Amino acid sequence: MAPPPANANLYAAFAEAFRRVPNQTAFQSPGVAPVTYGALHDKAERLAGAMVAAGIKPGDRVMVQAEKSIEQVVLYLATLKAGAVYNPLNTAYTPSELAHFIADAEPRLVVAPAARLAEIGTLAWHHGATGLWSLEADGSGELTERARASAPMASTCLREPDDLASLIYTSGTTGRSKGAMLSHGNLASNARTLLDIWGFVPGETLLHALPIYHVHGLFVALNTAFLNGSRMHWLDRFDVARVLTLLPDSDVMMGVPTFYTRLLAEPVFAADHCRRMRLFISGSAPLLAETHEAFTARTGHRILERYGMTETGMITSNPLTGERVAGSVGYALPGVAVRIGGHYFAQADDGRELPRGEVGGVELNGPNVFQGYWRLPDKTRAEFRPDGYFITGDQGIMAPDGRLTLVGRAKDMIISGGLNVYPAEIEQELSTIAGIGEAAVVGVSHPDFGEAVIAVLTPVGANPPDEAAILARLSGRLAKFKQPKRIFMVAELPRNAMGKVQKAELRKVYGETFKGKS
Ligand code: MCA
Repeated sequence: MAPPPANANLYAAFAEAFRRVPNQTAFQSPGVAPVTYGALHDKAERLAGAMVAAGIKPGDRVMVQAEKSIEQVVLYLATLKAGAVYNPLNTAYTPSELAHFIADAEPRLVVAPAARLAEIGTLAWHHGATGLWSLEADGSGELTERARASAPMASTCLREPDDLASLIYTSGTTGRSKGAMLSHGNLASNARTLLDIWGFVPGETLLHALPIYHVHGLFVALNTAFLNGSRMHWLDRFDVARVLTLLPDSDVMMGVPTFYTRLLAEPVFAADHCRRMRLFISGSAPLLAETHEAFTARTGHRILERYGMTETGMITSNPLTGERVAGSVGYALPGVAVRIGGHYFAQADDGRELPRGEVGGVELNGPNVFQGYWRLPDKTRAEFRPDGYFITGDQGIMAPDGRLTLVGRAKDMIISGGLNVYPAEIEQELSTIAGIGEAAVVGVSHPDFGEAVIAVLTPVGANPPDEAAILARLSGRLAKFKQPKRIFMVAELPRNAMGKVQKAELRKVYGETFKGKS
């Protein structure tokens, strides 16, 4: 008899790991009973059973916008198991931003707190949703009730490596977010590679304080923890006081640079907190060399900086053993080919690889590279070279030994506290406000968020709105992290001879806006 086909469903790999450590605590959270891997597996089987009973089919999108909870993780696992496509959304998105995601993803099931469902339910029905299940911050709601009442789904839906596992929205240069399609093969290959190169060993404890609506907290942290059977200290957000309490009982922490600057801002934070720690990892935004060095001086640990993108998962990493260089993102992951491509952002782009030591666009190929942008074939084609390399939009320089250093971004983008913000989207919103003529949005350095969004505007008419009125107007339309932290009015914007707004000039003029503040 022929052997059964191997199941590329990522949940099949998780289930294998869970079966090895059924009594190991998976999640430990303040004020909540610990959840073992055996219990987690049971919860995922029941919720998958409830989803299938409700008519969720392989390939259907399951959209969720909810506060971080263990039940939301169960939803992630159950969605994979049922062969559906997990589509998490930043909790900061407003209903007006959600309207785009709902129309674009056409989710079959939408999960959110009841209050949010009341706002977006009609639109979701209109776009084909057949289920709206509530999930509150404390884990209660229809989702949990249905799972509790359901029979477990014992089998795991058979999936091919290229079948979609997740749809993650990423902001776009033109203002509209695009859905990055990630397959079971993409996620599994990246997680297995990270498990190996970062040296995870069974019995370790991960301090998990990242949000789980994005690649970092969801795939980089959770997928590796699941394959390893790690125990997790589970925090709903980065609460520095709690982190200080839990660090002495942890082995690994993954964070955005803001985590590290916030720790360093605590005078009591010292090497003793890190006595058990094996590894601190940083990503999602550039880690300043001064933060890197200050952290080493305080704790004796060298933070391991790595580099990734929504579309590709992790791309490069500093080595576990070997030198972790401040300001460099390290070497291509095993199985991932990284090259510095032609100056595609300049007119002289001929698509050829540049010699090492020259600055150019970072491109890569490998099993981690996504399947394209959801329903945007032209956009997808434009981001790939004919030979299959993905064009990241970042500029970098590769040393002769393959070590990569990022030197800039080809795209007009801001990274605030590890979240990408595209000025075009905010400029578009600002331009719809009466009394505003032109708007230019730039990122300037910020001691807590790394970069902060600011807007420079020209007023028109007799009664232009003031800063408070503009922010009030934006608040219903743009997620908080995208809203300018400061707004400046000027008679006119600086322009070059071609009439293009000189954003570099604005960054210079307003560059010290947040100096010394936190
Ligand atoms: C919160 N605020 C922000 C941000 N977060 N403003 C700008 N940028 C932000 N990132 C707003 C809040 O709404 C609040 O406004 C004020 O700023 C202060 O909030 P605070 O309480 O300090 O925020 P927090 O809850 O402590 O969150 C800050 C944070 C968080 C810890 C930096 O944003 C975070 O966890 N970021 C990580 C994001 C992430 O996981 N990125 C990975 C993407 P007000 O006071 O007026 O209400 S994946 C990725 O990038 C790739 C693939 C990769 O390589 O990892």
